[in-house]
Amino acid sequence: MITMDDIIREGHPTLREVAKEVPIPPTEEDVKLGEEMMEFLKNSQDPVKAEELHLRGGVGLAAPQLDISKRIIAVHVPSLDPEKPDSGISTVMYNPKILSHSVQQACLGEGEGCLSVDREVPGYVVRAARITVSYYDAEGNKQKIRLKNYNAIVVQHEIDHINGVMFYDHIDEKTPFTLDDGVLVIE
Ligand code: FHF
Ligand code: ZN
Repeated sequence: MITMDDIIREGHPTLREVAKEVPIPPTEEDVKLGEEMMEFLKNSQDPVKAEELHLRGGVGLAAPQLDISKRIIAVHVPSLDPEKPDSGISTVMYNPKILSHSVQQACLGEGEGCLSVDREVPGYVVRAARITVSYYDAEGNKQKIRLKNYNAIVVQHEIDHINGVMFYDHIDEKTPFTLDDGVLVIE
């Protein structure tokens, strides 16, 4: 089982590497890793398990955060709005790739945090509002999905990790809370 002790923190060189593509179909080992990553996210969002295991709540995890430099990410965003049960996303992606993105940009009103960063870094992290992503699933099937708003932000945060990019790389040091016109703020 993955716990916080398995997650490397900023300063560790693996977080700055460009991770390697994985073979498709994924090996048994990579399938198991993806399942464990998803289990961590689910545990971290379960109030009882999170407290027992001292887990920080997470909606995404990338293999490099476990010191495994492979292009594997897991995202688990439950649909918060009961009116829109399809609004969340729960997937493990092998070799994900952003095929295209909107011109419109978006950011989380609260800024971002990271399981690999044990400090608050204030500021808007401006990303694409919508993305089209291709990836392979655990069976080796090629998938293509369109994501918007919160789901798109989370997947971009994770794809950044497999490219050695941290969320605060996107924050303007001098003016962290200045936004261009037209940037969608997700509350
Ligand atoms: C998180 N946690 O998941 C953050 C961190 C925007 O690479 O967002 O570092 F647990 C992955 C509901 C809403 C339930 C929010 C992407 C952030 C990715 C993990 N928590 C939440 C929740 C959360 C990071 N990460 C603050 C830990
Ligand atoms: Zn992160």
